[in-house]
Amino acid sequence: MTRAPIYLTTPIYYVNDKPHVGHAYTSLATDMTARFKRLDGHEVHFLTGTDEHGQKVEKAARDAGEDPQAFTDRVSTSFRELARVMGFSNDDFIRTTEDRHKRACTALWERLVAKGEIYLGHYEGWYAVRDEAFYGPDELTERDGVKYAPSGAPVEWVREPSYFFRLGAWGERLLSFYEANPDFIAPPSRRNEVLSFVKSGLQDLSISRTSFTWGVKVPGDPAHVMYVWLDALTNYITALGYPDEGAPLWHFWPADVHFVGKDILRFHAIYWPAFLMAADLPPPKRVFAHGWWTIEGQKMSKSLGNAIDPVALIEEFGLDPLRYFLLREVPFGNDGDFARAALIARLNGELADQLGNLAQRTLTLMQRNCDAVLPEPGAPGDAEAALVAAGQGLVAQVRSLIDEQKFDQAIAAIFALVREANGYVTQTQPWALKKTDPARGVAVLRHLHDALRLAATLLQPVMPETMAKLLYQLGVPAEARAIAALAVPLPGGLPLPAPAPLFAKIQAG
Ligand code: ME8
Repeated sequence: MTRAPIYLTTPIYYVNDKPHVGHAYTSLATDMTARFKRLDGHEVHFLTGTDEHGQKVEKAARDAGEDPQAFTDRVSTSFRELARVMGFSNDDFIRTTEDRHKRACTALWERLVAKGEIYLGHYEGWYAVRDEAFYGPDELTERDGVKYAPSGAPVEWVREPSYFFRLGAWGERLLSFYEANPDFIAPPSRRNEVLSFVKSGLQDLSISRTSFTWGVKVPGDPAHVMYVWLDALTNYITALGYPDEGAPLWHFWPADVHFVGKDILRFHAIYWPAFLMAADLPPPKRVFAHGWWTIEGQKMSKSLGNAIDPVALIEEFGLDPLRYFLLREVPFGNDGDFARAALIARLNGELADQLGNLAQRTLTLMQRNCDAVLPEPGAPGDAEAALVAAGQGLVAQVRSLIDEQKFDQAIAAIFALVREANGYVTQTQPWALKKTDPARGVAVLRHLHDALRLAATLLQPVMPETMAKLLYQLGVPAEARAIAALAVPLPGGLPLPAPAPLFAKIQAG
């Protein structure tokens, strides 16, 4: 049975510089969800890509002494490469300089014009190139004669002819939409932020620029290029075939979750649903704005130059420990600090000592005491009560935590089972049973094997490579690694390959 289609997206990243851990993080959360949903029987479409137009990218190309198209071709590749090295399972990678995207933007613009939602006027106000955003005078602070947006980006006074979207008329409809869809903005703390911004009154939005040319041309008025955010947000429907609403992927719309950082929530939670509703398209079901990572207590940013390279981290710690750490360390939605010591502590303490050891001890004993063959399943008794209780309902619990984007708690719930299994080993001492009660010894190992299979199956979305190794060592055939397969105990008699360590400990330093 295939369950409902699920559409998950990451932001499309600006190609003004190399990717860093912050970008990897949002895509990782999306990847983990996509993998879980596939494993749980859903048809999934997972989109990521690059945002290649606008003044900021044009400036970066100029600074690099390159033509914008050549520059974006080059930098976009590094984001594609990031997806590869991070093991992301995206189904598509969109670039806003592609023809399919220009077509979608043009069609959406024309639809908004036909609906009377766009008019030509004059823009005069404060613009931050770094954020590609307009700000009201009351949002700014001033230092040494320079005005800054709340994000810290300097703003400049801009005056030029511009097309406007009638955002000002959408306040009430947006508020009723938020009210009717209480889960649209997550986590809940972010919802209030959006609500109060909308309640304070929305201005019409300038959606074209004439002072530079690196963008999608406005249909019928090529002196204007579209505002980069209108262009960028449209990527989510371009990828499904818009404007062809009969396209093979169109049934994925509306998106289930747009994963974004808190810095770009306003665009996704206010502008985007307004554009869509104005074009008579359904808004996305949910926008999740996660928190901000610092590095060893320091702000991470491309412009500050201390950005951290995910490739170097993977080389040092391994991909799966990095994936595990990022998803486990910080409740999704909160800010977090990336500290090497914390990563090493989790790798050594949780991955190597708890999970790695449990697998190694169990599987080594099974080689010796079960002749490397999986014993028949047995009914749990009193001694297994706590172990069984830790596994019971775990699938449903993990599923619902992932649906709420509580990734750290989902992982913690799986590790509670691992901890219980380690306690069970200490309590039953299966290595000693070979002499005193071999049948019981075999039964204990089988219970441990069941617990490991459950944990490994559920951890696949977090650590795909290592859990593939573990499931192989557990003798679980490829077709029995989905979540639905957990309902059926593995038949006895499966051969168990020789185990090998899953995680290498790292010396702190
Ligand atoms: O905003 N911690 O692109 P962008 C956590 N092109 N996440 C971080 C981070 C950090 N320190 N730094 C970056 C754009 N991110 C637009 C998006 S979408 C239609 C257009 C992540 O390259 C986080 O997801 O500036 C943030 O929202 C995103 O990178 C910003 O990427």
